[in-house]
Amino acid sequence: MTVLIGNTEYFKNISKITFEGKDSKNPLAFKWYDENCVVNGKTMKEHLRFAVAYWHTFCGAGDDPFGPGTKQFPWDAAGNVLDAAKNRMDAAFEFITKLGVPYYCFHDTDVAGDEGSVFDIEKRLAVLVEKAQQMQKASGVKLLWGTANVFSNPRYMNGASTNPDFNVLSNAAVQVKNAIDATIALGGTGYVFWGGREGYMSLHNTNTKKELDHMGQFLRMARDYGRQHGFTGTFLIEPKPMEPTKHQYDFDSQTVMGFLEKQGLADDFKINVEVNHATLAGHSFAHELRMAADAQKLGSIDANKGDYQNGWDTDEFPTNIYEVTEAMLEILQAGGFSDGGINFDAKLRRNSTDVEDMFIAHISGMDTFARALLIADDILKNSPYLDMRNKRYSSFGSGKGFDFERGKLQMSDLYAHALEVGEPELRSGKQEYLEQLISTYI
Ligand code: XUL
Ligand code: CO
Repeated sequence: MTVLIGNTEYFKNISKITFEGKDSKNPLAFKWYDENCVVNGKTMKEHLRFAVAYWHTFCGAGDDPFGPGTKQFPWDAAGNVLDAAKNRMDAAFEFITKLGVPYYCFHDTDVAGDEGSVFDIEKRLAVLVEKAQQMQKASGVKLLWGTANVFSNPRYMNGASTNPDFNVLSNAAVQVKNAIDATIALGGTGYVFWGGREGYMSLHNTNTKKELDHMGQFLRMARDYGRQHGFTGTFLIEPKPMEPTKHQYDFDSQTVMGFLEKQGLADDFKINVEVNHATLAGHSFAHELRMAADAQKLGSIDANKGDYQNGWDTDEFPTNIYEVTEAMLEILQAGGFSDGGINFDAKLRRNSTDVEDMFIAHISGMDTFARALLIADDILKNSPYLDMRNKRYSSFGSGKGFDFERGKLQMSDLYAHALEVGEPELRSGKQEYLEQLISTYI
């Protein structure tokens, strides 16, 4: 990947990040992520398909409910929205190519700004998409997925496709249509719907049935539009149980899969599983991955981590090798990603204000996943991990258990079988053994 620098070099003191190996102590080098390293027939680059999230990395200046942003991005200094957006894109491609990440993800408003009407955004987006096309071509960086931000602007305070006001829903449609067009023009293989305000705060003022049906109708229209206009990739829903809305309709993987089936969307949609959303739903990330994978609906992931002591979406960079290994075990068992990947939906802390912090955070996250990939591959190939799970179910491999799975038995057959075998033996689930096994391979 050639390092792409626009009119201004924004990250002057940082050159292309290289792989130095696990003994390196250089914070600006990869210890584990060697993009050409082959693991089980695929390079790390092909396995992990990393993406930089445009919103956190190039737009998020660190504001929180108690104070404004702390990071003064030089690309934001330009006097008008369009020039700032162009500069931001120069900075983005310089950062992404120096880091050596193959993909990026964006909302329409990350690249074009959220100022003005949806038609103002449309005009700017057209200019920025043309610039992105040129920059992608020159750098080799690709778009993993695109999306529309139909949750930040005040017009969406009551939702987008679930808004009780049809006029607002139509405005959201303009943004979604344009973001799908942009994704197609930039060769994105995914289009994500995250329903930040698709939910409700109070039942007293909400017709939940109508809202869910509207969401289904809207998504079918968006899908049909995409398919008619050449989008051959995957549509994705990103579940999250709450925040900003108190009750979000896309609560978790299983809720979303039920919705997709009911609304006739299951053939075109998969799930984009985010770590911190899984934990907000009271699940582990691995659980959410497994539920999606069992239904062949694991499309892509948003990588980050939550804070163990508080309950909201802190979007920290992933560093926990044990938990990421558990995730990689699920991803590898599911056969890995096809057109999805690992998008760092993660942000620096508000007081991480050095430019190098942006690089260090991503390098650290990438190394965590690369190391977890190696460990998970080792566990699956060289340990009794899978065998032990399979053996737990061996009573269904033959005889009456086999017939049961195929629907060939009646309740009376189960009764007769129980009579024949008597009180069953207690069989250990070996949980601690398996937890220890993971530690041993780490
Ligand atoms: C918010 C979140 C979003 C989606 C894209 O919690 O994860 O950034 O990933 O809209
Ligand atoms: Co996300």
